[in-house]
Amino acid sequence: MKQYDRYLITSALPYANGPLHIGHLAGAYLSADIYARFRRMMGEDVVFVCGSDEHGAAITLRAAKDGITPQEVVDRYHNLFKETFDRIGISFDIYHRTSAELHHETSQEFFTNLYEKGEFEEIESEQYYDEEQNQFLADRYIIGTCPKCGHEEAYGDQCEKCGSTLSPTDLINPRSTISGSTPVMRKTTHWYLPLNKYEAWLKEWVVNGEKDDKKLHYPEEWKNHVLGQCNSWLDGGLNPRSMTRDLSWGVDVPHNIPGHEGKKLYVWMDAPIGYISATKQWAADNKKDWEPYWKDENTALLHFIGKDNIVFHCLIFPSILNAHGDYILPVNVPANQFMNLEGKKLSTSKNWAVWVHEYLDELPGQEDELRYCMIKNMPETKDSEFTWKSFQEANNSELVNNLANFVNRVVVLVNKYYDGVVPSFDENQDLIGASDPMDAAYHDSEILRLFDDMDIVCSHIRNFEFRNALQKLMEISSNGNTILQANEPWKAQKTDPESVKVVMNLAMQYVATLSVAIKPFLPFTSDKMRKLINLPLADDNSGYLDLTNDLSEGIHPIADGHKIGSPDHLFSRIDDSVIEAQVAKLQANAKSNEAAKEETAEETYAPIKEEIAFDDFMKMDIRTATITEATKVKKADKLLQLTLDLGFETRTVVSGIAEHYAPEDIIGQQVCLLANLAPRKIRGVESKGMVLMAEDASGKLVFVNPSEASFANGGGVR
Ligand code: B3M
Ligand code: ZN
Repeated sequence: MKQYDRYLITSALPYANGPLHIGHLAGAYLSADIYARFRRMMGEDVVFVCGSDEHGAAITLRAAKDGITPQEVVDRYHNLFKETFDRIGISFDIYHRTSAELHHETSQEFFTNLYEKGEFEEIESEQYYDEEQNQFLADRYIIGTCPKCGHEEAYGDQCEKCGSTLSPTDLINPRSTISGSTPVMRKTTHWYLPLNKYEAWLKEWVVNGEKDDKKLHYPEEWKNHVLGQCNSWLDGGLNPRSMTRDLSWGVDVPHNIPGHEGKKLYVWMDAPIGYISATKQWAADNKKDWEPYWKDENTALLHFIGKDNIVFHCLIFPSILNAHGDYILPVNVPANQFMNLEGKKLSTSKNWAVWVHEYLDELPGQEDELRYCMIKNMPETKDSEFTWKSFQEANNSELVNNLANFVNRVVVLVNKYYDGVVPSFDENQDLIGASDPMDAAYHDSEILRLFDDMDIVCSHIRNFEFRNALQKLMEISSNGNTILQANEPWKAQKTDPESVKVVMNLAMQYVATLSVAIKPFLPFTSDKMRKLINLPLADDNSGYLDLTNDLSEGIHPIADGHKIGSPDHLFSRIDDSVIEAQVAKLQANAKSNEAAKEETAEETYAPIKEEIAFDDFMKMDIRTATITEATKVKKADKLLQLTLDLGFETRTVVSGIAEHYAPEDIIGQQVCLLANLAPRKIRGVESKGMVLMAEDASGKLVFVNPSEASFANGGGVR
């Protein structure tokens, strides 16, 4: 496996236009934090950067809405972000901002460099202009009717109802959101990055992981959904993309460039360069050299982002870096998918969110409880879901019943039996009393097992499988519990105190191992555990390395004779009342938000199921058929028994559509049939196959019409 001299880890710069919610956390921040903490604890040289994204229409729109200046908006949210990240334990080495002077300079230098190399194409085009306000309109400032779905409030870049990517000229009846007037077309010139020219090397690099015959991906496999998105952009063909805008807020196009007046850098040109300016500021603050982190091939550059940012980090920013020429490319972009909340998409505008700063105020001291639940449900490869109920369950049955319970039992017993001193045991004596002899050999084999388990944890983290890593850690804790349960020291202490020493020493090794191993995931709990066992905090810069080295050599993570502290609970049960209050608050917020009232129904999406292989899909044999007979199934309100004519045979199928269709109304209906589904007896009737139905917005089942069905994107088909 390739090793690097240093790691430059980035988290997407959040737009400073609204507070952080749990979706942000689950997307780009916790994953990066675990990885950065892990790498540091493996003794690696790590710089973990982030900062506020303070430009773009997201900011000016917010300012207009709140009746304050863009600067006031970004100051407010920048400070809130910085504080919130700190409170929830995201271990950035620097949290910077793109309004900083250093950032303006850095992104202007980049722009000038590409300009002087002749990398840009100057293109004149017509764009919408608001004559009442005397300004060109950014895509987000134009709304109109979506040509795809008819939604009347679609934006110039996207329809939020059907998700289509649009350009302003696609909109029917466009209007300016600032003045409400109908915009006119006016000529303007901008600098374009000719992405079409970069297609060939982008394909080689993104798809094959190679550039100039060098392997550049690490680990070699990028996430499927990341590659999938890149491929679909590349297959569609890339177009030149404008790197400047006619705006009043943002980084000025450098003033030595003719025609710069009134032009700003496109926010997606300047924002990723924010990673570089943040690194520069960190280096200045710490008397370090920033350049190796961005220019030395032995640096692993990793971008942690959400899936909506994939194209910018995998195609556009790399093209900018490559055009500049002095910079390295990311070795991986481990993007996450989205986390939904209580069955709906998280939405800032609809106030359907759990705001992280509010959580921290309302459930004080429970940072790791939230981190745990977010990591456990991290949308690593598919969308996932947060519910308050699952939060409560994860806390009560895993953190309290497993981890806290184990640690507490061990600390209580060691205090009770040995006055808090880790007992030593006789290395040579064969011990009796349990089904497995509790002797030194047993102890040694358990230490080896801990080493193997830690190895698995590390390999999951390296592969960005944080859910699996966390699960493995909880397994270590339940193994510890099992050791206590199987050996029952509380009984054996009277009859076989020597063997109890082996068990309790071993249990202490488990606790000590966990106290270090959980740190990248649950840093606050790690600190509490270390206090509980009276050891220095797990070393942020080598804790994992030291622990795994020790375990591999059979050195115990906690020494015989060490005096631990007195018992204390790591986690407490969360009552129903807490959960009910949070759910009620969520509902109340959404209700008081008028827009939410109208649109929440449409925003209910079940999470996408586990990915299947193309081959799995190809196994399905879907045929068209006609319903020739339909009758109600006795004593079953939902079922109809259908006779289907496939042309070459007639079959019986039982279908759960009786609540939606009367038998007589569907005779002659054409349907799509999954014809090779294994036959099944339903209410005594053998059903051969399944009729495919789709659910409409009101929950009614409708037939998938064979003449219109498109199985390539048959969303909602069941
Ligand atoms: N601010 C978009 C977002 O928050 C954007 C990320 C910039 S990363 C350079 O989704
Ligand atoms: Zn639409």
